[in-house]
Amino acid sequence: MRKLAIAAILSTTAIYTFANAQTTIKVEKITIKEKQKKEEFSKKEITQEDVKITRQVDLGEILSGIYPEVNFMRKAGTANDLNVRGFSRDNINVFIDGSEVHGACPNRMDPPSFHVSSPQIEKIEIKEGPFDVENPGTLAAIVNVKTKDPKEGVGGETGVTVGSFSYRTGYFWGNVGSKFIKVLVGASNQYSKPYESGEGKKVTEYAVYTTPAGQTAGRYKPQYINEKVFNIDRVWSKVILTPTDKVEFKLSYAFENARNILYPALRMDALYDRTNRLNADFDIKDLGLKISAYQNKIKHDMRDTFRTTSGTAAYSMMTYAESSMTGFKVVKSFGLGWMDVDVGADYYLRNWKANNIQAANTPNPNRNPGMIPDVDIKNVGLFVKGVRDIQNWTISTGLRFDSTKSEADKNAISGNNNILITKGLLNSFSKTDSYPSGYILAKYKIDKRNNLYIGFGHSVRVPDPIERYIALSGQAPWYGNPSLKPTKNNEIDVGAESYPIDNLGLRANLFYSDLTDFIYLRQYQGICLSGTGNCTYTTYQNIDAKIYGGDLSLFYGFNEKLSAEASLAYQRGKKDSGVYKDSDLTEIPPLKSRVALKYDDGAFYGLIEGIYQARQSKVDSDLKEIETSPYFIMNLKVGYTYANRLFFGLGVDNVFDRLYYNYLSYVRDPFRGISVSGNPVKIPEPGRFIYANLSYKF
Ligand SMILES: [Cu+2]
Repeated sequence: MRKLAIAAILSTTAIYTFANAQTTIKVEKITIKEKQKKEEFSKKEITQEDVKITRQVDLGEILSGIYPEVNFMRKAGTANDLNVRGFSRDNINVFIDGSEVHGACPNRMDPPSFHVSSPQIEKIEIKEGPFDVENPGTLAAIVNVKTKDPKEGVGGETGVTVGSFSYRTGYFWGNVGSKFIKVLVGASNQYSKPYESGEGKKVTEYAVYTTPAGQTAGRYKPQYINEKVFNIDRVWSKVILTPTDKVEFKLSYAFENARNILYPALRMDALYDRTNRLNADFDIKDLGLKISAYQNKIKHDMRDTFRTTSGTAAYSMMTYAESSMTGFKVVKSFGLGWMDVDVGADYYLRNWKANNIQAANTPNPNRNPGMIPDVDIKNVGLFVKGVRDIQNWTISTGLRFDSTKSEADKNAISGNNNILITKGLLNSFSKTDSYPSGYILAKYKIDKRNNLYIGFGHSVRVPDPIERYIALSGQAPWYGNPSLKPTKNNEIDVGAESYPIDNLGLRANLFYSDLTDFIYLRQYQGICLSGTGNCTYTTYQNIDAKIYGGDLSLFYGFNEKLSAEASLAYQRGKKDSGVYKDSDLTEIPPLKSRVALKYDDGAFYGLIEGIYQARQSKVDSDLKEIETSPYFIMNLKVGYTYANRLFFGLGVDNVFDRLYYNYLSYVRDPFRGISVSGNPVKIPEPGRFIYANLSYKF
């Protein structure tokens, strides 16, 4: 586990070096020399060991605890939505085993990273910037979660984590394998009661909303205030067939059933969220050929059953949504002698549909079939990328071309929702976009201890089905903008890595992203669709904007066992066009920094870390975003590994039981709860959280 101490600041190559060495930390070895060829830039990796000594609630929390430029938006006790360098939603790609996954919920109750859990994960790769042509639509970053492969022999692991507020997770996975066939199966359950904030209130108690019945009439019913806030079962399996040394066939399947997930920030909760994921990969090594196919489907049912708004009925509002992805990719790798080249083609079909009903318990329900009107996005892409070493330089470049057809089913929009069509707000249901993208990166190795890189990338992402076609009538109409153009990002990144002395490492990155046709929320007042009264409308617009910032990390090894880490990230977002009073972009995380002191002798492990997030005063007041206060929290972790098999870990997060809030996201969600003050409801982070991990490898 020693390599972990330095994982935060090392390049891919360096991590591999250490993983293979498995001896002691010798910081002078952390230089980029071999394997430079295939190296990708700005790529950070964390390994399973990193993930293990956390409370393992959620991938968003885990990653944001390690990298200051990674943040998340909170709506519930789990299922937090990732934000990388100020980019979120479809502006970043979150993949599982190279396959694209999109949540079904229109409120992003189930963001992509929700659909995988810690015991499944082998490693996570974060690649920041628009330097990915192998996948469609990587506008600003890609997070790829790789799950464990079965290995030869018999092995496995079982573990439990027990934590505050009745948090429990238990898992098992095992594999058997010969040279020819290897099989892995695993299962886990994870549940929790509502956590308490630093002021000792349960997270469910913050759900106090304005409703037509009164200013604070929307709440959890008393019997649900201390009910389970999530309960998630997962099973997964993977088979690898290796008929010859040169051929590998991999098939994996995972199923996830999340029940009764409570979202105090929203007006509804998920009764269930069920995911099926299937991946197939065929690797013919001597031909340099990789073929992969995947399919995943998510079914999501959310209602206000647990809230006072449902009264004595089963619910007053409900949305049922389904999302599916089918994808195919073929990549051929070859050497031209002077350059390593990959060429490939990929295809995906993304489907998303949702139906909604409001005021279901009244004589005149507002039925909105086709809230997401059965939208198909079909994409075909071709790409080529190459890497070449020229003396001290490594040049990497890629080019991609995509054609995307987005199509909604006009006939799916019916009932009250039809008025959005008759009033001309939704006036087109099909659009095709074709666009190139690409990048060039150059890394210069000054000497063994120092290197620099600079990169330029142009990337594009198409509007998602909601941004173009969401259809929701009622008192707060929310509709898509079918004429939205794809967002284009022209970005420059520069960075440096230095090991000035044997036990000191530094890494810095700066980025400047110039965004054309950035997809942004638009809200305005107008006469209601019914013709009487005033309504607030929400839709989307293209604006020009920029997001820029950087991160800095530092590692110092006092000796082979004791080390210190410090890191910091900051980003700003500014509007460049459109009608606005406030030029700040919404949903941009403020400055965040982390300092940690770590001890690791292979058996004993200890970590003390402090995380500071500055005040977020750069908010978009046009969208009624309000400021978030700064906070400082401290976390402690200790662990003991016995005979490389038995692991015991103990952690305390937020040691001083502070009441604090993550930076806030407000109006993104159609069903956000609105408080008495007229601002969306705020959900604080957990107070002091004590947990213990116990696991056994066999
Ligand atoms: Cu939902």
